[in-house]
Amino acid sequence: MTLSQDGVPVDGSPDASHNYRAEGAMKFHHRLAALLSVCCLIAVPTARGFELMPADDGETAGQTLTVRGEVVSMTLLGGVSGFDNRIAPPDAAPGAALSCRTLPAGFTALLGCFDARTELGLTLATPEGDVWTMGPAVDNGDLVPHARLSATGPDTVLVEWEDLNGGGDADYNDCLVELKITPAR
Ligand SMILES: [Ca+2]
Repeated sequence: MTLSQDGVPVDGSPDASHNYRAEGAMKFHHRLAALLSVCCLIAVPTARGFELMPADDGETAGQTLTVRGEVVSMTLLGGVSGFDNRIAPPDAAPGAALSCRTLPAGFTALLGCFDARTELGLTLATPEGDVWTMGPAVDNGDLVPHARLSATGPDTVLVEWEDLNGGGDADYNDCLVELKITPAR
């Protein structure tokens, strides 16, 4: 991928498409930043600490992540998919999701401040119209887990996505993001 001096990809899709995606990403970022600021003002101290629960079948994908009293941000790490997948929290506004392929690796967005215990349910939308949810297989229409989660540090969780219907090649490297989870203040 060729990047401009400010790190924006310049090959692939037309410039207009890039601008659209960049604007959508910034709107997404600003909306979540506003949410974060409001949320943290009313945060009530609670027992904290994210929980990463294994999948019911013990496989390496389909884990569940819950947070409580914590702030979560998401950093794109890239991926090798031929799809321009878009990743977002379930309640993100239409068109405000982040592109795994056209945004530069390292792009970070705030997902929010979660006071109450919350199961994080990121989604991955493919250009083919599939929308996969982080969590157990039963949450997806094809009954396949599409995200593999692993704690990579005391406050970081790596999320590796498989974008193909039915599990495809099961390489779980089509879109990679890192979640940073820190106590709300
Ligand atoms: Ca794949």
